[in-house]
Amino acid sequence: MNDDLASRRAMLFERLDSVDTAPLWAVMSKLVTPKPQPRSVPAKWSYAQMRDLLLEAGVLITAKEAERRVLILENPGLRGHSQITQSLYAGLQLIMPGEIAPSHRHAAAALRFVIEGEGGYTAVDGERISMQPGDFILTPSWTFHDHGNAGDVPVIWLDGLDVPIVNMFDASFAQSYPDGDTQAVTRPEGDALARFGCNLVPLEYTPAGQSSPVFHYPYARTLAALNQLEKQGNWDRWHGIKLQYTNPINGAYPMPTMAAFIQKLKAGFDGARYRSTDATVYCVKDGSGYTMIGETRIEWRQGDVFVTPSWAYVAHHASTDTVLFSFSDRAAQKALGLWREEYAEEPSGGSSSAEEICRP
Ligand code: GTQ
Repeated sequence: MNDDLASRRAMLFERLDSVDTAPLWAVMSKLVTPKPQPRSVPAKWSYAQMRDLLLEAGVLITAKEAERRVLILENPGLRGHSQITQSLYAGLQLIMPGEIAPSHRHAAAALRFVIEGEGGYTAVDGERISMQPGDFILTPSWTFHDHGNAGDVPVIWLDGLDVPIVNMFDASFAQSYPDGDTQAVTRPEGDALARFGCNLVPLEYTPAGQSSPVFHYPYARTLAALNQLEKQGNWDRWHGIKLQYTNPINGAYPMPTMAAFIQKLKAGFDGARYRSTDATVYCVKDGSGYTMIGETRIEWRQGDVFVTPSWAYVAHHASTDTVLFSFSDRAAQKALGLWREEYAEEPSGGSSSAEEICRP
């Protein structure tokens, strides 16, 4: 390029800049990338370490003063943004015996996966349910919710929220419950599960919103399903035995933005590589093993949380019988027509016999 052209271009750039304009050709390859370029990286939060830190927070601030006593899990590639992935927030929440986390509601939707403790409860939209380890619980957008602990041990769970999506749209609203710390309980425990979670619905029921009317998915039921399928033994080479939580009304994901999954991996499971555009947050319900995320090896055990970035190859390896919970923004991506996945053919540890391992 001759000097004259270069200087005329530079002058144009300055004039563009002065009127809040920029030339596409200077940024095109960064802007419209041939494949995902996530800022998030593979990472793990060890439960042993997080639990100590949470319990220390437990003596320094009450749940009530904090409103929510949560340690935010920040992706090392996204520090300072309260994000575990580009689109999702995750945190570990602690409620000590006798404590209450006051009722509020927000545009952001939340999901919870209980890690430890008996006696915790959460109230959503007038129904209070007790939380057991392994339970999956929804707090759909704009539903009042408060938490408490009526037992005598700390209760800890993983929170997943779509806050970064809500804020990307500048659509955040939040408010406290207008009438005290805890919302009025208007329905008995188990009401939603009886009405909507037993392959039945109320007569001539018309869905009211976009989220599942079942907001409590007890682990006992989830585990029974996994164990029944395990008897049949058709382990998927990539995912073991993997199921997705559903809105029983329409088979959709439980909430419009987030999908959640549960999977069982038998001891010795040596999974093949898989990738998808939904960066995924995992929580180890039981078991131990490691996951290869691209070239990064992440060792995990019970309670650990780890994250896989968008479009990185993921392969799970279980040392002992394992159950993994996970969630992602797959619901939002699919609703927008963006979601992609890819199965790599061979298991990373060599080929396995077709009898043992096949796609269901
Ligand atoms: O339990 O309502 O981790 O509002 C972050 C924001 C939990 C909750 C979080 C919240 C909550």
